[in-house]
Amino acid sequence: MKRRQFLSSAATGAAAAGLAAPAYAQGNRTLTMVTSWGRGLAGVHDSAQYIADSITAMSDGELTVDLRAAGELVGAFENFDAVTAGQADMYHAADYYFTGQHPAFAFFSTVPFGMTAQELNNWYYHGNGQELHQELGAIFGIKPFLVGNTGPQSGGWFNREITGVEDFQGLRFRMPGQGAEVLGKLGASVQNLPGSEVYQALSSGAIDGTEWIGPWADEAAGFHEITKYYYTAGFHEPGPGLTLGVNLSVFEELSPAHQAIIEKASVAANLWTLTLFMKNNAEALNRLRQQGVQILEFPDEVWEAFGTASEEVLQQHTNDPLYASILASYQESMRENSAWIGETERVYAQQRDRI
Ligand code: PYR
Repeated sequence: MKRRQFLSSAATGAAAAGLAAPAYAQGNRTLTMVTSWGRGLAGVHDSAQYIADSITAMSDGELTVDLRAAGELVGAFENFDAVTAGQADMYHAADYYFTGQHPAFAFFSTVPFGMTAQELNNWYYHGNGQELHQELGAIFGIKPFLVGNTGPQSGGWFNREITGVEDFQGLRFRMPGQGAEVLGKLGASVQNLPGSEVYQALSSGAIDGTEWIGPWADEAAGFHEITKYYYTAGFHEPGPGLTLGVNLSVFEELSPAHQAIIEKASVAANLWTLTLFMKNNAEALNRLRQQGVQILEFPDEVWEAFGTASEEVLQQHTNDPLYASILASYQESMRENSAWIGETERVYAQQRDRI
């Protein structure tokens, strides 16, 4: 019997016996992953490499991930559309790059004065954060998973000291997400640039300042070679998540075991990435200090202006029902978690510092 005839009679036999043929593809498969990161970007590229290697190792090579860094197949911010269109199988990015597609994507990376990494994880895995992320992703044909977190991000690099809110007037600054809209309300001219393009923009004077991630990633990017005013605490990214967004049809074709590998490897990558940043930040901050970087804090008056503008920006999209329902769930979870953390960890940290 020819192979084609055999397959067709086997299918007829299975149907006659009431057995459904497996809906998922068999055999080895290469998944193309497009990232928002240049290969030299500390932490974020490492996170993409970690999840790629984990999927390959856990599937015993049945799934191979072909990692294409920003610019190798598509641009840093074009990967969402590439996955939606089926040009690539998955992206590794921060979802606030895609608020143009839907404003609610911001919640799955970060919003100003939003969740810390711990709070985001609590909501995602044990509130309904993950379900909401997947409901939102499904609109665009994407199955998203939280795959990393940078931990709290720094306020950024400035070409002079910030002494009051008026210093933001006309400031040309690089920042993504809702944080950019907040600085815009304070009079800054803000643009988002891919991480690999920021050093050039800062050194050429095209921008006056930038935020990127935190001491370790920022040191690797070399911003201290250009400017020495560094604000370590920022309002805009208290614990941004990174996302692995898989093309939904591709995901549904995978076997349940392969789907589980992607899901569980993402949980592992989330923890691994967060601890990588947190471990390296302290040492990097010391090195920056030794190189003459001034470590500064925004004045209270500036923090208050950030707070007022952030609330306005957060409410700006509440006419969209999905945005409004995700915001409500996010805020409720954050309130509960903050209350608990306030009663335990915060008190403990204060007492440990005091004694
Ligand atoms: C940024 O684009 O600013 C990140 O933190 C990844």
